[in-house]
Amino acid sequence: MKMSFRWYGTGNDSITLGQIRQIPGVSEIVWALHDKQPGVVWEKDEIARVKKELDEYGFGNAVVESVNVHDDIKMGASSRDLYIENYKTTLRNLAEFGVKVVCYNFMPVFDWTRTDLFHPLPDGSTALFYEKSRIKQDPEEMARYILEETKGMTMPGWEPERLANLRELFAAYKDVTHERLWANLKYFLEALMPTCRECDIKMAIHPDDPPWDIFGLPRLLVDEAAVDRFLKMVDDKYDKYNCLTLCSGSLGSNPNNNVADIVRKHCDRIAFAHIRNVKHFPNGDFSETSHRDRDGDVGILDIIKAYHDGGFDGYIRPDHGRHIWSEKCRPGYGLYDRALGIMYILGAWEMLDKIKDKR
Ligand code: CS2
Ligand code: MN
Repeated sequence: MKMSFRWYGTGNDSITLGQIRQIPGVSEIVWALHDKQPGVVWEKDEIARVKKELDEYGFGNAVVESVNVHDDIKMGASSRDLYIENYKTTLRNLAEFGVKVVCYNFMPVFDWTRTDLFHPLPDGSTALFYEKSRIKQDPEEMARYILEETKGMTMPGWEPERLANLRELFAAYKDVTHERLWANLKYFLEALMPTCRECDIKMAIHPDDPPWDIFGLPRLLVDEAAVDRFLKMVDDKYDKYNCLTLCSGSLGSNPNNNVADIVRKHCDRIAFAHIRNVKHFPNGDFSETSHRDRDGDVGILDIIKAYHDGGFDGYIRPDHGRHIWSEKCRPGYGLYDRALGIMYILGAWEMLDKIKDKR
């Protein structure tokens, strides 16, 4: 397992590489060119600049999160081939600089969705929160709230330029059923796989967050059956490149999903592991919590053990954390709670190593 930390880039993140270097055990930075709109080619000089910065601190740059997929690809518009060609060029450019895993998602219109980005928790910290009854209402109101709260920060999947035309976007997705979206995902992957093989880059899809339809938009990667279907979608000669970013918090928002079971079943197809904890409420609301197993319901220790038992040697990172110690940061992406998460994951992992050595 290779421990990583997501970082939004110089001038775009309140956290510095110097700070991240002081978290024990982190070898990789999960990065992206956050000023790129979906569909645009990532140029070599832009990639080289980030690599150089990471090199200076001794960090690897093997994981990108995310190269976002243009809506025309997701909705299957006629212009999709052009955006797919751009995506392939980006993959080739990334490969030249040693990138091995590209995380992406296939959620229409919105990326992760929450109703409160700074919800107070009993311990005085705040965290992302989802209030189910509020998602039935107006998507424009929710988008306005999120864009207002994150003003001045780039938020992947929440590009103001794209969301300015929300009504048009919703209208364009009107006829995109679940099955059409599956077909569009298959088309995208089949087009990319030869390039992935040529470049030795794994495409690692991130599950939908939350894992159910929202505002009438279809969502695909929502449970174990969907993950099974996804992993069989392209010719098995490409299995090595058609992979998962398994996010325990996204799938784990549905209490019926057992993330550890999915890890046990598909460990060899997980290129990138996101460890996040979530607490469920009986009315369907959920809150993000600290990484400690007992603070939430997703079964963090069981999940870590499943990775360990499976001999997981991919990349792992703590996912969203709480906002603690008065830190001013991007929602879910502060330094302190994610650093605590890393220490928790490493503590469990190293103990499992020790137990295994003794056997
Ligand atoms: C989120 C997402 O759970 C997560 O990791 O912060 O925004 C995630 O980065 C994307 O869905 C991946 O494409
Ligand atoms: Mn995640």
